[in-house]
Amino acid sequence: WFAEKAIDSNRGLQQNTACASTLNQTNPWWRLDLRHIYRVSRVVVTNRKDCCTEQMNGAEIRIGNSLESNGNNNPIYSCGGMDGRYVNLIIPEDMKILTLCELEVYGEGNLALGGTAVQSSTYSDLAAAQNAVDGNRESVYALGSCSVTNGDMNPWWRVDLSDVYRVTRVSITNRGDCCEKRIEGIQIRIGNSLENNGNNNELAATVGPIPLGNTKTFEFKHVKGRYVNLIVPGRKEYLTLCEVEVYSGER
Ligand SMILES: [Ca+2]
Ligand SMILES: [Ca+2]
Repeated sequence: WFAEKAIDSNRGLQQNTACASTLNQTNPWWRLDLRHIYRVSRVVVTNRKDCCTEQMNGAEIRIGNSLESNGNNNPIYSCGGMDGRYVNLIIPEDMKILTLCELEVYGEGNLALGGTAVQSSTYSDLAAAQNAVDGNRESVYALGSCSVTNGDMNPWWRVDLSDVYRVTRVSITNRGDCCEKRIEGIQIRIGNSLENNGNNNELAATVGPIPLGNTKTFEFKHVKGRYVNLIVPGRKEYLTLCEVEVYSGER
């Protein structure tokens, strides 16, 4: 009845070897760490078959990025897509047993994750281009999860997706501890050319204001390409990105 039994790819033909279960307690919960943030579009829960099926009644699926209250304070899942790293199942009642034979999560992965990132120049050891695709939206510069260029004219950043995708959505996380306006006016360009470092590829969207530490998603009619560039045209700027996520496919 270990927690891992709910993700062992066995929906529970043998109940005693393929299901997870808690003790009888208040607000029993189970949590899955996806390790990265995904757009979750579907969750399949397999209940116990041999008995006690009513135990699952009232269970809530919660998805998000917080571990506050063991992740049980994340928003309740709504069909149609939610971003998050943690998937919780909780029965918010007294004296309940949570038994879960299998939980499957389907959705879109972030194409930029694991891609190779480069930029026009690098401000410091804490500011590597790769920090913007490390799967971490941490927005405090000193914690080493943001990319920063020098104050270049027309600074740029690029990620190689390693394959051609129909990109429909890019999410950008702004720095949280200062410098809110550096992000404004960034162009998102996507394509297959490395001419001018990829900065001549098709313009997909232009980034407006993003509040400190926030993540904003830019959606557009699909643009095909292997390279995603972010460039600040026409001014000297320290191009600063705490996370860039790239998604494909219509929602
Ligand atoms: Ca199982
Ligand atoms: Ca990051």
